[in-house]
Amino acid sequence: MASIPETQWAQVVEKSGGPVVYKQIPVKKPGPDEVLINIKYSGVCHTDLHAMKGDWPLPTKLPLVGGHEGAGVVVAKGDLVTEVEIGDHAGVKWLNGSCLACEFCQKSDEPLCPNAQLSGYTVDGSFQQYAIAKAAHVSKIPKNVPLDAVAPILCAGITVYKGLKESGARPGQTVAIVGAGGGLGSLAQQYAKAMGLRIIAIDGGEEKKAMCEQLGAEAYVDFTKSQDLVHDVQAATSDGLGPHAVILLAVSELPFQQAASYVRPRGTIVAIGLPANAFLKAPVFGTVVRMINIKGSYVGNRQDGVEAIDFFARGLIKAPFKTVPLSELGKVYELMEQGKIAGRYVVKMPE
Ligand code: 8ID
Ligand code: ZN
Ligand code: ZN
Repeated sequence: MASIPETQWAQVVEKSGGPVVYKQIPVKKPGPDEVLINIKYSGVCHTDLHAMKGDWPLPTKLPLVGGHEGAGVVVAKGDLVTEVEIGDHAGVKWLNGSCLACEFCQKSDEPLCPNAQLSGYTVDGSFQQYAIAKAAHVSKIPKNVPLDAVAPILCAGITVYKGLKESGARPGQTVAIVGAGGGLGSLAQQYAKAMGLRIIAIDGGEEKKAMCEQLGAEAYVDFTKSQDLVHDVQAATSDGLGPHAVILLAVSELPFQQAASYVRPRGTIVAIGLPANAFLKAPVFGTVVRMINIKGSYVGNRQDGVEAIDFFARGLIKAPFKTVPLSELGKVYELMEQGKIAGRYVVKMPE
């Protein structure tokens, strides 16, 4: 096995607002309950862009190495680590660690842990060659699974799989996926299809339309062209009553205020996207008399991760991704800001 170097390449946010700076930084040593993972590929999530821009009411560490969809090989571990071996393939998720002892951790709601550590936000993440995570929280990746394609599963895949479960939608029912052409959206369509759900994809532009139809959507509503989005989404269901569930993944506020108007009576709206300074809105009358359920969903617990990776390992989840070197992360952020990415970008670490 190659020896672990003293320094490594990383993309570093030095001040809130960015940009990212491609530079050499020290390689850290894992603590007693931690592992060091030699990252091979990392997906680029819109959350990484929110973190750099300082979009949310929760400060990041600074300087910050972003990234939380990191797939690689375990190269070192602390003395207390028994669940992972050196040489195993493993993934760094958004949830880098949690206390494992609070009420939420005890009830397998680790993302709600008041002392959760977040990769690429409160601790350094996967846009570096060697990343650290708590052994209890890293995702094991089977060795026959390609590390580039599986990387986006570590946040986007887990999150949309959990969100679909939280929606309560049953096989044969219809789910509207808002932001279907993005990273989470492309994977949401594949998980929804594998779970026996019917899909209405909502996003903008012809490239995303073609991708959504290929991923399994029965209908595509273009929010940039539709004159009456509420009508068009409802009309895409066979009885015109609207989708049983809505999965909100867009990075803009308006869809969070439209969903209550087109969801089916008794339907569930799951908010997952996190546009800056945005509010959910729904008419009280319609929400009451149509018995609408509105909820949030935040990544997933460790078992959700195991299940999401298992769907992928069984060949059920195939979403498009493009690979660029880590040095080009800034260009990926530019395309993401402009809404020009159909699917996901994955950065490849230098050898
Ligand atoms: O645990 C969580 N809740 C969680 C986990 C991971 C990511 C939440 N997120 C959040 C991210 O922080 C981000 O706010 O989910 C959001 C989506 O992340 P992403 O999929 O990585 O972003 P993207 O690839 O840029 O896709 C966003 C899509 O939304 C479309 C865009 O065209 C793009 O394809 N979109 C927008 I902006 N406005 C829309 C609209 N009005 C829209 N689609 C439909 N209608
Ligand atoms: Zn993410
Ligand atoms: Zn806890």
